[in-house]
Amino acid sequence: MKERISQILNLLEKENHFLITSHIRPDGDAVASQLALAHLLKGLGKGYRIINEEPPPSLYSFLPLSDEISLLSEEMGPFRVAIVLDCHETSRLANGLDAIVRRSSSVVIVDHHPGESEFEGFSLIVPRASSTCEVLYGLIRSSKIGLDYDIATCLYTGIFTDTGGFSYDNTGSRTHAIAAHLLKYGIDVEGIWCLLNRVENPNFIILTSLVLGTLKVEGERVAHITLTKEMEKRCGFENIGLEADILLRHIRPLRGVKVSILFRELGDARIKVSMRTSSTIDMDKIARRFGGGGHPQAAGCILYTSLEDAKEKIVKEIERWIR
Ligand SMILES: [Mn+2]
Repeated sequence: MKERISQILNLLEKENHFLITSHIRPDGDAVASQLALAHLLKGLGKGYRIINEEPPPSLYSFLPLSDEISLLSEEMGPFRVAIVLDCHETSRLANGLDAIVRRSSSVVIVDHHPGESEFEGFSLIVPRASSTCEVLYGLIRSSKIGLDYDIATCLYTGIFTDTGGFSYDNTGSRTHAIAAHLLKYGIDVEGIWCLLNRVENPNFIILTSLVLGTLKVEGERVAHITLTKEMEKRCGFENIGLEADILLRHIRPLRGVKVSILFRELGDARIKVSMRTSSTIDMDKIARRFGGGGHPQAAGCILYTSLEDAKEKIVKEIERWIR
């Protein structure tokens, strides 16, 4: 791993213009890791573009340099080096982005999702790490720029969001040790917590109540909730950028429940399924059966079907693994 880190740092030193990108529907770790890396490249005096398929959830706009994220457009690239964060699968990149990454001379992958990289290049994949930000911490610390307030704020945010505020099973002693070190840079822990948990619109609370009203517990072990387009519309939202964890955290503590799921209508007969567990059932494996993926404790997939059919298929599959 040390050797891989120095190979990547050498490449960053040598080259001058970089693409930074991440997976579709960027989450806190994806956004924060891209911005932490942007700070590093800025510090090294390098040119870079951060390009995403869609704007990051507004929740993360407090992160320094977040205004530098631009959206994919026709005339972009090619780049000398493409750096892909929190993702190593071509299918998790937006179509156009996948092509731009492939056209670049070198590719760097930094990720914590299990599995081999589908891109040729330098990959730093650490599945035991809680988050890409945790992996990036080691890389940035070894660089000549090192950590500072802005980088520490980004890294802490990515680690915080991917560990559910240090509450998921992926939180290791190293995760806490890193967080402890990041605090030495004077980051505003309380401020970050408040910003990440802030509710901008009272209608979101009403929407949450509608979603929680759909709670169903199947066989005492599987609990699920549903977010329909109609609920969104009724609460005045068009397409809310939302992390499933915000809703799932309400049902996760249910006694006896091993798997909690959010079924969400995305429109065009697409159902997004977000699954969480605190048991040893491998959510990544289950999600992969439906063309998705993630981590053992948290994974997701998209089914092209009706809500009812999605629920039946997913619950049936999970029940097979529970037994
Ligand atoms: Mn992540």
